[in-house]
Amino acid sequence: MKSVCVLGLGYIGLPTASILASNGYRVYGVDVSPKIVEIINNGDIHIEEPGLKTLVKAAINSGNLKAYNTPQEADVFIIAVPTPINEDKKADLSYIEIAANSIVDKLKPGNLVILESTSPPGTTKDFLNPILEKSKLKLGEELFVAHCPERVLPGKIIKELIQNKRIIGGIDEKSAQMAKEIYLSFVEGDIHLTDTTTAEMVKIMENTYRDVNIALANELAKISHNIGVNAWEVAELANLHPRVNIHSPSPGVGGHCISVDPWFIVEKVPMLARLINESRDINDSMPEFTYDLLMQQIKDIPNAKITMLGVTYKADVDDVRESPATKIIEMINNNPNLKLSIYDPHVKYFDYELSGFEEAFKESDCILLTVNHSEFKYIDPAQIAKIVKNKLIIDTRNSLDRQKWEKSDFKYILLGEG
Ligand code: SAJ
Repeated sequence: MKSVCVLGLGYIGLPTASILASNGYRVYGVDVSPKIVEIINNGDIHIEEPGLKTLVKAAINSGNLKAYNTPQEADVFIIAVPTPINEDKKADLSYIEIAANSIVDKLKPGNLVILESTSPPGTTKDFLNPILEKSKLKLGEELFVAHCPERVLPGKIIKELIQNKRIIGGIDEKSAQMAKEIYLSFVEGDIHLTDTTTAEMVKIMENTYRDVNIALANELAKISHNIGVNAWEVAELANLHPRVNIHSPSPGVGGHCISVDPWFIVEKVPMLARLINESRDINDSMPEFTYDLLMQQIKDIPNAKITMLGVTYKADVDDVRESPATKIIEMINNNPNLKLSIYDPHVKYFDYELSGFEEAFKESDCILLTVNHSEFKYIDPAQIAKIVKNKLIIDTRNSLDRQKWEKSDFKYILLGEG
């Protein structure tokens, strides 16, 4: 297998296409956006990810990677398109459907199709395979299919693409072995083989495990407000136990993974996935819990101006998908007695107006930190104290130096501290 067609040049598809090209494969990157195709063919990138630009540039300059708007014939097809959820929390498999249909007439005997997109259990077997069978090729004899989910951490994608262990689910042993050959070209971590549905469940359970644990931390935060303790201190001391790992409370769970994948299980078995469903609801209640905490703090300030620090779904990324901050912004904007300025050094394009640094703090009545971007640790409270109207800051990530802010006469409020 010498050539690979990667469908979807986003957070996963683009690094994967580039690494495969750097390892000698002829790689045809495919994306539906002409703009993205143009950016990549110019050796540039459309997403913020450390080291990715260098990797893409090298891959393009090597001549092994070229981006297209339509699929190209190849030995291997990797589908790495989004699998979001709809408003009703049901899986949206339309991107997989479009990508799979777009390669049906390109498939030849001996080809391998790998679905990397995180998918509800049974997607490869019951949704993808029927589409691929329209090629008239016999699955398992002429056409081979595998599911190989990724588990990279945005912000560390390239390192984790290479070092993380990989799970490969094949429709049969040959499909799994063929997929393993592809990943062995760049994966240093162990590669474990299984069937497609198990591989789908493995990926979803990794993120569901995290979401349930974050929900436990957020429930602890709510309880701590009620009984008058500091949830962060409780977690820190409890985590001294060798087998306890209480996660961090937050203003909500964002991103296109942790806040999405558990819903795939709830959709499949709603009567059984009760803890999973409840955990999602607890995490999705945190933006409102944070808004209520804010309103409590400014209840005596008419027409308060709020300064929001950070709108991305987590620290040091530019991704605002499913960000809890967006939900808090909507609540603030729906309150006619509030004004809002937003500052996030990582975000260039956003649905709401972004302010400059000084402008964001000027005349502020309350600073609400919703994302623990590294830069925010270096904000000088003494300088800020001169331009705000009211010295009040709410830290939802336990990320600021409380003493430093209190020394400049700020009232410091911590999400999770009663
Ligand atoms: N969060 C908390 N408390 C915590 C940890 C995270 O509230 O203790 C929040 C974050 O603020 C963020 C959300 O959860 O809003 C998700 O953050 P994350 O640190 O889980 O990062 P992701 O979503 O970028 O990456 C996760 C990772 N999954 C696991 O750690 C099990 C990554 O390995 C996956 O590859 C990725 O999802 C994915 O693409 O599926």
